[in-house]
Amino acid sequence: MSLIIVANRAPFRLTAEGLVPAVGGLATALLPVLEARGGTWVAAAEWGEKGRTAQPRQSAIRLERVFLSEREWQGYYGGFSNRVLWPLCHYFLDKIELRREYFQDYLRVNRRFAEAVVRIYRQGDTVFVQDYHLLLLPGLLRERIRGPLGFFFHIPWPSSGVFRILPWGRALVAGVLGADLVGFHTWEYAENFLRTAAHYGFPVEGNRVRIGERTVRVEVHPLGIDTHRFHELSQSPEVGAHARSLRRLAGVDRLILGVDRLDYTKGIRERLLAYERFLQAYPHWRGRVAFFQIATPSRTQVAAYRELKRQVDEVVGRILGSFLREDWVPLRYFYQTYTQEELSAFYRAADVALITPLRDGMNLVALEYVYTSSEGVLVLSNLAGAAEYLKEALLVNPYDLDGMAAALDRALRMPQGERRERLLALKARIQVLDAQSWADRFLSSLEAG
Ligand code: GDG
Repeated sequence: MSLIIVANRAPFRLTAEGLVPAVGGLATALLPVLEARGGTWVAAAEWGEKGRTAQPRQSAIRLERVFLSEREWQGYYGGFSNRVLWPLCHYFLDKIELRREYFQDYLRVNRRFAEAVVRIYRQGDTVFVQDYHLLLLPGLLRERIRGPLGFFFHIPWPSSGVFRILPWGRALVAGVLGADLVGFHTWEYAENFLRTAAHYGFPVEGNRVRIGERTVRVEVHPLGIDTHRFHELSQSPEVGAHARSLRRLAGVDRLILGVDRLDYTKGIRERLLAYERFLQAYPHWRGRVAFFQIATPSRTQVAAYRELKRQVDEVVGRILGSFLREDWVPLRYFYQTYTQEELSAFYRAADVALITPLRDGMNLVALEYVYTSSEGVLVLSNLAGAAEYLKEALLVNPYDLDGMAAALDRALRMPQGERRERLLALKARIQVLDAQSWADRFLSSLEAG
């Protein structure tokens, strides 16, 4: 029976050759199983998007687009998804903009997705819905299809006290409970979801929730990376040569790296402040370290993201103003998007990766760094989902600037033996979390259910 994946975005990019697979966790994890089983990926066609009806070439995969007007896209995506759910689930309560019109558009677009799925659905198909853009969809589909229906939530499910800020909280939870199996990256998020469901009066027993006559299972299935691909990148001579040229550019003993979408959840500003504190508190490192921060442009239509860009630019300017010397550039800030090969060269060049989100569902960059590096040290936020799995990283509190500065000093001084030992242990953990096995694990549990 075929598989129907439903997500906000399509897993392809439009190039001169037509649609080609996109890089990124979800596409990597789901395209191979979709290809093997045959099936359809249903995604929104953003208003004004070019090539809206194009199909991937030479593939068993069909792409079905849900066409949205500008108003629907702005309300559903820019509004309810990114101005309400995203800040709420990451505990940025002052950034939430609760507006009824946003929810109306979100509901309307979730209904449009439901119609698209029902149109292509055949008895016995499996449907797998992704993420916070489509919380209502499983509920809308349950009324109309009978086969296995899965839902995975990629960002943190907040504590029930926080979720209850939403006037539509119960409807959203009931929407998720349309699925037969609901997946999260960590136990913390799964437990938060179970408590939220119980709060709204759905009976909970262990990891099962009852809604009407049905029972819904809640499970933890952490998503990893394409380990095969990142192993190749860790060995590639071209990537190695690029990594060496980056080290020459840094011109110092030790290189520190940060890589994120430019998003307020990623803790970029706090990380830069911690680096400033580190240069003040450990002056012997001045002239001997450099920090490269990559920030990929993201959600530039949303005011909070433009404001963050301004704040980050300001701190970057201040650090350079205080510490730059003729023979030393302490910080380079790259506000751009790279290819996966280029990104891997940065990973391989860096002695330390400073991955310190203030809150993050999982954080795949941390996994990619570990898998590509040969001797590096991972300094990781204890508020990222990945911290639950990557026990050999140096875990830090991303709000504690002094703590981060101290961890950075420790990472830079760590002896080679310890670095190698930690990295090997981390690589073994990441191998178990491989992206394709994530899809297999989730779908076998769903279909066995
Ligand atoms: C959400 C959740 C959860 C970044 N810059 C470039 C680039 N990237 C790639 C990285 C990585 C991906 O984007 C980012 O994934 P993360 O997991 O780190 O973060 P989110 O985008 O916030 O993802 C997160 C994830 O969903 C999966 O469930 O882990 O918690 O927030 O793969 O490599 N890739 C390229 N150029 C760039 O400039 N090619």
